[in-house]
Amino acid sequence: MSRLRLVIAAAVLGLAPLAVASPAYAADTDGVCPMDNICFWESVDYTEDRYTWYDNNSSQQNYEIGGWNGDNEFSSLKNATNKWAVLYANDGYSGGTVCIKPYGSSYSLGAQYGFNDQAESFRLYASKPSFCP
Ligand SMILES: [Ca+2]
Ligand SMILES: [Ca+2]
Repeated sequence: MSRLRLVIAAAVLGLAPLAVASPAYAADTDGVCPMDNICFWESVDYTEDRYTWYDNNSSQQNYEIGGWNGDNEFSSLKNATNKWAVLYANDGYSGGTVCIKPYGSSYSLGAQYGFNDQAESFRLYASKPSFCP
């Protein structure tokens, strides 16, 4: 998790992002997702707690969502990266998937994909994966 940077509301305020060693969350109901980040919200329509990961454009493209207040929590998301984001229902990038295009979003993973509170890991891809619809 050391390659992940959490950006809390600091980015919105123009402050430097915080570097942390593990996923965390911040109460944030403004629906904003900073550029080059992928953001998840606890509830639909980008509301309640926001979980944010920064894409550092390194070779690391796999993100294991933390178990506490992370796994099986996400209900909406915004992908503010230039990569495809694939959500996986299980840890270790396995199980059912949802594909979100570059700069795409989902106001309701449940309504749009039947995937509410399902994501346990995700992976970013530079080009569209062959298994994505
Ligand atoms: Ca939820
Ligand atoms: Ca996980």
